[in-house]
Amino acid sequence: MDVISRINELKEILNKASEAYYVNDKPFMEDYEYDRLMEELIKIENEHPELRTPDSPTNRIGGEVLSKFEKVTHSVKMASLSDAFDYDELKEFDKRVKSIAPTATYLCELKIDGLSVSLKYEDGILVLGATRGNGIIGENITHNVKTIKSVPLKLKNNESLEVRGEIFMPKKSFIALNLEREENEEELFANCRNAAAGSIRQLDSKVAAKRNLDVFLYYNLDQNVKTQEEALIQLKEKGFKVNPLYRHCKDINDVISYIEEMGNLRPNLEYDIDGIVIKVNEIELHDIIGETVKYPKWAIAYKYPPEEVSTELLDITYQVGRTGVITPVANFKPVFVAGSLISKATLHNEDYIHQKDIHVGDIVIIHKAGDVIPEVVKPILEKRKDNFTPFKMITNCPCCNSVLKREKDEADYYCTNPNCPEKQINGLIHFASKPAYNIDSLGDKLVEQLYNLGFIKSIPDIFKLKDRYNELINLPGLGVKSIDNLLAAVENSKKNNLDQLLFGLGIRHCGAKVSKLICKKYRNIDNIINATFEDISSIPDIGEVIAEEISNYFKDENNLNLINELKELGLNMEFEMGEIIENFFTNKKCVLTGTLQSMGRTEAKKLIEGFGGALSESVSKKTDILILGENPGSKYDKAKALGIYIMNEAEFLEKIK
Ligand code: 0OX
Repeated sequence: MDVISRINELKEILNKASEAYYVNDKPFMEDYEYDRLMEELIKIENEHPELRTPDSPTNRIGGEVLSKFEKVTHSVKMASLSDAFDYDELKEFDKRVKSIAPTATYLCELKIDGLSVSLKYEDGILVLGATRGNGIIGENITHNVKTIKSVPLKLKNNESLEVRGEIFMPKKSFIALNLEREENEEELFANCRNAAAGSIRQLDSKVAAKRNLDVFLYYNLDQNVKTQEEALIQLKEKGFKVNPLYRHCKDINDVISYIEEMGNLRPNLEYDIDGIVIKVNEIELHDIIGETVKYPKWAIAYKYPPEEVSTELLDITYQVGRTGVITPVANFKPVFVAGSLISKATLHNEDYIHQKDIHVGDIVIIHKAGDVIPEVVKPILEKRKDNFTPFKMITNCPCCNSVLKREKDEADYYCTNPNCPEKQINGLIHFASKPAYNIDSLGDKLVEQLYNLGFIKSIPDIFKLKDRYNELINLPGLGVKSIDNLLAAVENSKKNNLDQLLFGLGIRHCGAKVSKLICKKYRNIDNIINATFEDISSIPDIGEVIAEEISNYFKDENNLNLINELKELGLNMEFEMGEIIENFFTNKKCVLTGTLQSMGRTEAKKLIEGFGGALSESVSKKTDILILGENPGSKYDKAKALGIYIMNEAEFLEKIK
């Protein structure tokens, strides 16, 4: 057999095997055989590079490294969907549809929590894979799309067409990826969608190839069918992977039953879904029903409320915070909730545990507050066994064994031993952290390491590290370069503004905002030290509890010695006001969701504050502006629901100019 015929034969067998395995779940070839044939094809293509074609299955292995993503204009706008958060909103959607098209029925699909993609085929060959982008212009991600095994590189009957769907990362792959990243001390992905988006936007397709991405298609722009159901069947026939759990529902009550059924299935699915997409099944009705500027009126996305799952509470452990506060932590059997595997949740304090009547051994319901923070909702009392012991708060510090103290009118217990190691380490971690003294090269792990080795036991020790240079460079795992960077960052930080130092000291109740208010009023450390309780509590927004903590802190001899030592070490003790430049953000309450490409959160916060605005964590009725980064979270949905002004990154950059 000549080379060309063998290449064609190999391509055909491998592409068929891939479709059988990844699209139809019906493998007909052993993995070993597949690998052997793939190897043969790679070998022939390396010997005859002129015979390598874009539809070759060897493309799935990755290798092409792009310098940047090329922008592509979509042939037809990639629409997004309007959301419904409850059944009433769905019934209103149904009413609107039926008022125009009384005969409409619905085709429901799972709403895969991934990222939308458009795939273009010319004469049967995959020529373009593009992200949704802003719906009009997306990014060319062909090199990475080709690594997704369920994406056909070549269609059976050499057609030209464009299809759309959702790229996602299966839950198992997401967990494995995060475990690997944890071992390598890399930042973890928050959920499956972020992991999929992060993987598809890799310049090196070898990285994407390893990420085990997958895709479900739901739309063919060039379809010649009467219903959405037929469209899905036809997509499947053409070799595309279609989610099999769709259902044709004759009316809105059927739709609601489907939503309930899929909601129960949701925790057991191998991929993450965040809702159900409801589409008018009869395609000829789509044009009649029409669309708004933003969304088609013939489709809607029902969003599930935050997911709740049950698991076994294995143990309650305790953390010692930087202020000495003791926080009980629920340790449960790992469960997958709202896109990530979790095994711990804070239980806040003793009263919280008693109010919820939580016993170790209970089967507890877990959810993620705001779809982000893991929380124990309640125990399932019917599943409680007699031998589960009621909760009893510890009396001694889990780290240093000192007797714990609970202040009158406070819910928390504190370790009051100033030398408690866990408290000291957390205090130092807080001091060096971004929102506080922001010492760039001094991360949590390094603080802990240097503490345990005796290099830094207190804040002044950080600024004395340079005296121990020769010892530091000989520490295992820390080269000369990283020590040089660390010492430079420490020196540089001494110029920091006074509010960063005040916040970094870790005074109870004295957060970043309070620190700024105090510094604005007193301008330097001596004025703060001399300020009376009455004077501090007269500052608007500072209550008596905070004022008492601050004035008491500066009455303590040890703390005054600490400040003096820091002064002698050359730390800035003055507050620079910084001119507030009035602009769009002045007096506005902003919230950021997702990731900005141009800057980190801390930088965005500084900029907004520089204009006299504020950047807070969560969306509420008081929020003025939501800044929309890439891969936004549930804050986006909440802001939309509350009708808050939403600006994308381009507009944000424009407004801060
Ligand atoms: C999904 C999904 C998203 C697109 C614009 C009108 C219909 N995330 O699984 N979108 C659509 O279709 C929309 N279907 C889906 N299944």
